[in-house]
Amino acid sequence: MLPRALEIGPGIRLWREALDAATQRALLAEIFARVPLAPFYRPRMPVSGKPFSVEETNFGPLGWISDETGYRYSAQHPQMGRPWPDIPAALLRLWTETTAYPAPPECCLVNRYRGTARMGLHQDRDEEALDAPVLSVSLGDTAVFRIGGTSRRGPTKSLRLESGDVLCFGGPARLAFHGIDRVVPATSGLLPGGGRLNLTLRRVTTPESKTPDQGADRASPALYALGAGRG
Ligand code: MD3
Ligand code: FE
Repeated sequence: MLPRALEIGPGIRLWREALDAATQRALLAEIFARVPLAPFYRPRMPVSGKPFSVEETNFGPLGWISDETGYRYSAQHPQMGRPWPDIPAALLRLWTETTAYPAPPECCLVNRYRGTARMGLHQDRDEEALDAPVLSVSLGDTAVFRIGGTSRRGPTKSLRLESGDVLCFGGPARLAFHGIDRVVPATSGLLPGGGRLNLTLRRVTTPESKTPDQGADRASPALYALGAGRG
């Protein structure tokens, strides 16, 4: 059972400590079991090839990758040349519990922050299904998260994300600029050696609508994104 969501801005819902300590440890074990099949690597910036400070891997049918040639989704690990491991079932359940989206996520991007790793202000817009929300799960040390609006220059808000926190970004927040300014060392004992993991669940492709007739009484994309009627 999830606690009540806090609406921290239009389209942004936060469940503080949504995962208790035992659930966090169980999820971490599911992640560790998959990492040998899909090791963390450092993506590179388009054009310049400069490596990210964050290390990444993915689970699910599609993974987000970046190198000199650009950002894209790929069905294979760039170094292993193999499909990504499956998304842990607990995360698929969390998606169903928190979003009203009518199709499962296709990508679980895993970000690992060690040392001074950070993530600059950016938008997530490589997905075709921009009507679907993005669901984020934080594990390990506390992050200083920054979120603004849909213009890079607009005002931003800062929020601390702690281990077990779950955030959903949909509707008007889906194209908001956001980033991780820093991770606060030794704020959690969850990860051996410290640091932080962030998991984001994403729908990448637009799901096939089952029957043309379904359109009439189906909730609008904006309502899916906001998880209308839930939380
Ligand atoms: C707001 N990750 O992987 S999670 C990313 O903590 C990313 O690793 C950060 O930004 C992290 O792209 C932040 C929170 C988050 C994720 C996706 C969003 C916020 C978002 C997409 C749209 C708007
Ligand atoms: Fe992002």
